[in-house]
Amino acid sequence: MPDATLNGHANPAEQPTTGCRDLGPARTPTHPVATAPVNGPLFSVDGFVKEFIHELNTAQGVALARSSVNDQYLALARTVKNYLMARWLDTNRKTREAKVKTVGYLSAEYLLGRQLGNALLASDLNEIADKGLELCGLDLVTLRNQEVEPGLGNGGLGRLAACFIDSLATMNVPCIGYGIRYEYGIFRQTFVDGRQVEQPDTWLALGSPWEFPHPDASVQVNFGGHTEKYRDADGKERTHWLPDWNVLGVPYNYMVPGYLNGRVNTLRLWSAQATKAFDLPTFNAGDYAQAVRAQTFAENISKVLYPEDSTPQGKELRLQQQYFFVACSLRDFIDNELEDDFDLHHLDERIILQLNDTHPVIAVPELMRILMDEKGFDWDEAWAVTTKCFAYTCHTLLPEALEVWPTELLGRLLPRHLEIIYAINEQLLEEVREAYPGDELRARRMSIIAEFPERGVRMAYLATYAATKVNGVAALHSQLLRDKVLPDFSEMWPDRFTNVTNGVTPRRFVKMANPKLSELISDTIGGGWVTDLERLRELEPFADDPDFRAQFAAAKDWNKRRLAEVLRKRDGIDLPDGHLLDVMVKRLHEYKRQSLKLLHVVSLYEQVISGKLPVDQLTPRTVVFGAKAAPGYKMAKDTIHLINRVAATVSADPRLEGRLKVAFPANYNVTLAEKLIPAADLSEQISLAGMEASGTGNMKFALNGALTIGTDDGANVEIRELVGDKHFFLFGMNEPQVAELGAKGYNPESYYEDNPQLKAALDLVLSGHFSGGDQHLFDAVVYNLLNSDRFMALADFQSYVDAQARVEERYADTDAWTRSAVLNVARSGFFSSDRSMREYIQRIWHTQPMM
Ligand code: 26W
Repeated sequence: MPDATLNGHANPAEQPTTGCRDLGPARTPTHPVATAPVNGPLFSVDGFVKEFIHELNTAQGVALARSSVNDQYLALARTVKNYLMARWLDTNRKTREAKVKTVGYLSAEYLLGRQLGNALLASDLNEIADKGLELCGLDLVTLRNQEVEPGLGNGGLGRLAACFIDSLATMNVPCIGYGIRYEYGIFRQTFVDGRQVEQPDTWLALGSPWEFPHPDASVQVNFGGHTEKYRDADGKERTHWLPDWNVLGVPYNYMVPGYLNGRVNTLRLWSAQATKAFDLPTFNAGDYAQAVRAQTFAENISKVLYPEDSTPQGKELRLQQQYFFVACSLRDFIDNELEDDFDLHHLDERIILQLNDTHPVIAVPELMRILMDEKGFDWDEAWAVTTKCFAYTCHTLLPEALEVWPTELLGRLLPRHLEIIYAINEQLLEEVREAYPGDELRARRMSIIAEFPERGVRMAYLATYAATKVNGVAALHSQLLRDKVLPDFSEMWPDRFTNVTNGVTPRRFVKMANPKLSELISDTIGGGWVTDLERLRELEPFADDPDFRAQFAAAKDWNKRRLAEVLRKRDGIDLPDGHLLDVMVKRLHEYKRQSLKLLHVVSLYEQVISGKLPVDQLTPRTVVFGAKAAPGYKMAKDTIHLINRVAATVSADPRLEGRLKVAFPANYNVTLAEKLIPAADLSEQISLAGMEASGTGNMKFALNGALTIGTDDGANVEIRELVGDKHFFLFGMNEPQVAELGAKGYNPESYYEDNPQLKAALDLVLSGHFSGGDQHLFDAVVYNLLNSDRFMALADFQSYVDAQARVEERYADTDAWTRSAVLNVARSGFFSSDRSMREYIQRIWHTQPMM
């Protein structure tokens, strides 16, 4: 384990003298960072130490001996940033000069995870930093742990965006990620008596060394007001938007370093600020207090990430956020990234705007507005350009997750955009009627404007109609998207639809998160796998090599010990040795079926305490849950409460001692994932078939040598195909069976009545055993399962239990288990986000890597 003390120099005053004396705050800042050659003298331990001390002295204003860990972390972050600076400037210059097509990734969320480790990896500075800090009596791991991760996303969609921009930088593809700089990211989850309590995520509080604000490049964004028609000089009717309020978007740039390739792309996140319009004289003469309140109003726009994952609340502020970042981004690209005289008729030659779900779809009417109202294009010209510039990715199948904005709200906030949407819809309906004469029902089905329950704009339809390509995120999902969510559109424009199965970045989720396994892989097949993940295939023969397997198993053990230490310090949780580590980490949602996993745990426990199962027949197992619930999602919060109560009861029961433990560390995030996933033996991917669009956690587990127990859902389907049935524990109904059961009428209670094991487990919950005798505390969860069970957990229970028995059987045979684990790694190279990016580039974006 890395030493958490200061490498034996507990007192910085006792630091060794080599190379790291404070240079004093008076030193002239002459460091030649922006011009440092890639392999120049700064790539030495001495150079690094000088730079680090310089940052500590000048930027933090402290001497090493007086510095806090936070000072040291900030100085280290800046030092690494300085190393990347020359490459960043260079990348920008070259990209500009080459006038190549750029990917504009529009995403309301980026779940980045900590930056320092990734920056060190990308710039190959780990060893130098480690040695340099040691000379200063400091420990790299301690400083890395000081970083608060920017949690600017909810879950899969936000993390996917972060993986994609990492891959594009690594593949030398020009990309600007556009999004929102939320002042508060996803809430910090705490548990109080087992219940989730949300705390604000103050990720900026201790300083944010990774960002570069550019208030000078701020952009104005308008809202509200009304529109007026007028005739231009040529007598053509045109429209004016006369907004009645506005805010400023201040860009904050972040580096997106490619892995060891010298490229550094940009992530540009927007922060809202009050404009002059809110100044006292013009806006609120004399009323200072009101003027300050108005400022707060403007700044609210980027204040907080909506913690809803999949159920849009239709909140006005959320629409403001969406338009805010999209308007800033289009304006920024057109005004600042293109040449002054660029002819926007050819905009598609310079950018492809990827819509990450429907959240940025308001960009479609915004581009139409810019082209027509500001640049004088007529409708057809503007539409021709717009439809070449957008592509749309859908990330869900849940009907309730598809955003529909009430026209009342949209019209009040963005009157011009609503007009344009109506006109787009008219054009769509005309096309539909022409293609299917007389089929008025179809026209009504396909309308972008919904009439019920209230008049609203279906953002997914708008996106589909405007986009060059529409894609789902796994093979099954894309199929269901075509067949069930957008059947009329896919019938009319079959070529528009495509699939790109998601992927994850091997840099963060294998190389960085799993150093021991990475070392073993590189020692065995060389280091090329990090940027060419299919090369993991070369590991296949080693699955039969006992020596390799032993080393593989040793890496897993090391990861488990590391996790144990993290959980002990972070949560006061003791992980027992030698257990099967069974992990379910993801957002809490009924469709993901944490309740099914919980029923399995309760059932194991129930069988032991009722004497039906001798405890020594249990495979020693620790079940780890990690999940945040949307703050307003009652059922999800109740489920968290129940999991915590079961965890407390089971873990405290001496009858289960050493055999079954349930742990639920609070505040699952990217940082914890990086420790949990490499340690896991079993990956739980148990959504109801047809509900999980893809899943990306499933890929991370497989790549780190966990075996999956899973349904035929999302990317599980492809994981199973690749790793092979023998090395994947499949259970449950498939999607057609789910549809069939739903059609014939699903009665959950019959499963309860007919299955004594299931009944006993549910009865134990109902008895109050986990709630101090309170027989009603978990009524909502239990009766929901018994009476409605929308996601058919009870129907899949027996199949799940049977699959778990197969898990135990395999686990008992250590060699067989490890062999399966090795094969999971060897056969999962497909799930690199580099491969996903290649597919987007070839089939959707038609962009080129540089050089
Ligand atoms: C509040 C509105 C809303 C609606 C949908 C917020 C967030 C969403 C997202 C679509 C939820 C999401 O993160 N979807 C996940 O996207 C991942 C990346 O493609 C997939 O792997 C997951 O299966 C999918 O649930």
